[in-house]
Amino acid sequence: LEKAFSFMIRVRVPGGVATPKQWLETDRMADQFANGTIKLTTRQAFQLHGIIKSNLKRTVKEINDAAMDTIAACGDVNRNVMCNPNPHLSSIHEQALRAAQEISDHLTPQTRAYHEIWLDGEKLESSEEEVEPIYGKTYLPRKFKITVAVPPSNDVDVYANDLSFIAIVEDGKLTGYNVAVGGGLGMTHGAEATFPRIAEVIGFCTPDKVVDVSEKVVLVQRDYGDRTDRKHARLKYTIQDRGTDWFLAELNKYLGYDLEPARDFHFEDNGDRYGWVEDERGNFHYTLFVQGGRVIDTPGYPMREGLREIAKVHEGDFRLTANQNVIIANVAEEKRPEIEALLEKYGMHRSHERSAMRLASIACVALPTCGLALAEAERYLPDVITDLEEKLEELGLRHDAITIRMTGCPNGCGRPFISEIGFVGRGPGRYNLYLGGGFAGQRLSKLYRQDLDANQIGATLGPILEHYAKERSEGERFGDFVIRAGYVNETIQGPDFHEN
Ligand code: SRM
Ligand code: SF4
Repeated sequence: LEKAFSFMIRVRVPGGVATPKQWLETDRMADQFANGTIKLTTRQAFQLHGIIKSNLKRTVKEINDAAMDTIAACGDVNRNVMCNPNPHLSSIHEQALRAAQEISDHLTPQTRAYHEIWLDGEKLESSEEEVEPIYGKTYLPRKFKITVAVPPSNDVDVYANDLSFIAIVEDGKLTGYNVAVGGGLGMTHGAEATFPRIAEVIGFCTPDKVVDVSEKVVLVQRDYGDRTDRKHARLKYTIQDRGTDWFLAELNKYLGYDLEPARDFHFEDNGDRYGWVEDERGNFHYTLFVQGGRVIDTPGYPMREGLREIAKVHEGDFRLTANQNVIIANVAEEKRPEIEALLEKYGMHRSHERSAMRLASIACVALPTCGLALAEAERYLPDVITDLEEKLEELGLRHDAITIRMTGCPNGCGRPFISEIGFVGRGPGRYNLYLGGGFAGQRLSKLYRQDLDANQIGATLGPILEHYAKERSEGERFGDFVIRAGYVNETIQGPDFHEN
């Protein structure tokens, strides 16, 4: 008998946009091949867990038949290009999404090598001979991540990515994009040479240059990234070691022209806007909170069934957000009552009537499926928040968004190092607590307490929340307050992340 190993499949939907048909197909495959749940990831993709080996090839084939793919969802190439699903700014968003798709198309590997490597765990003979036009024979030193964002929403967390384009809107028109490089979050406990790093804005380009700039940034990293040490191979280390000025000069050389000086922009937050919004064309969009991104039916809350029923009648699309939520998007006015009735039937119309902290939470997959997890995250963060909610209620903070994220290890898949409160697994039931990240994801946090267990979490955070409720100044964010009040020092950039 073959051993029943189970696998995870990541399904790529560029820009996080899926048709109702693709939703229904994913939902069907979740039952037929996986564990009956769909995971919405922090990079706007679907994951199916618990696929047994004998079903793997068939699942990948059916994903391809549904016009979605698994290529470049893993491997040392460009990953899913994220784009903010900001529907109420639709004409600008549309252009940004198009840019994301063009970048994605341009940087998607031509060979099926990664697809096959991932499938069978070994490289296909043919891939050795095929030379990728951009990646060459050797691909990139490490994975590469790109986003396109439309301020004031930083919901795709541009600062955590290798490369980002930040839309600049002047007089109501998209004039171009600021270019930010060198972000990334993964690190290793106890290894100070590894650190999370915030992307830096290095210039501006017009919309017609976006694909060229992304290609050349990738090429600089292909040629200069460290291929000797995988823990030092991301673009963030290339830039940290050689300097931002060096990188910009090199990029300009590759481009054959200079990036223009960066323009002004402002991010307000990195969260999602829940409930209904109307866009400038009169279409409606409903953002549904999905705890930990897990679309699952539970006894009191059959959310997966509800979304399936919506997908059967929905004529717009589904947009996965980088905060692991889903937007039922592009609902025409006459269709809205039907969707609303289904949301109500399945209890989803109240999904956002939760504490602002819960709505601003992210948890990575972690146990039981992630082989790198040291502790729980998705299955545990909801309980941590439930415990804190009592305190938040008592302090009058229930409606104050405080970003809180948990990961089962320091790879940072739930982007915990740029949230105001971050828990990072150290071992079974034990977490490092990081504080002081920026509310818009613009600043790294700092280690506050090490190895907290379940009983210590509330006891540690409770008094700080109380202090915040009493002494915050007007509009002051929790992440800013903990720095001003001296709980942690501000982290300016990656290398001082480990300094206390
Ligand atoms: Fe991740 C590896 C899950 C977003 C940094 N990540 C993994 C693996 C594949 C574990 C593995 O290598 O065996 C996890 C699969 C767990 C499972 O059972 O499903 C995993 N990562 C995830 C997801 C599903 C978390 C989630 O709950 O949503 C996210 C899928 C994104 C997607 O759709 O493509 C996910 N991973 C991220 C992010 C956040 C982001 O990209 O915005 C990061 C931090 C940003 C960054 O890359 O710096 C991230 N994942 C990592 C790393 C550390 C990379 C590094 O440079 O150090 C690893 C480990 C590795 O690559 O060696 C990793
Ligand atoms: Fe797994 Fe660690 Fe990523 Fe969580 S952060 S999904 S535990 S690799």
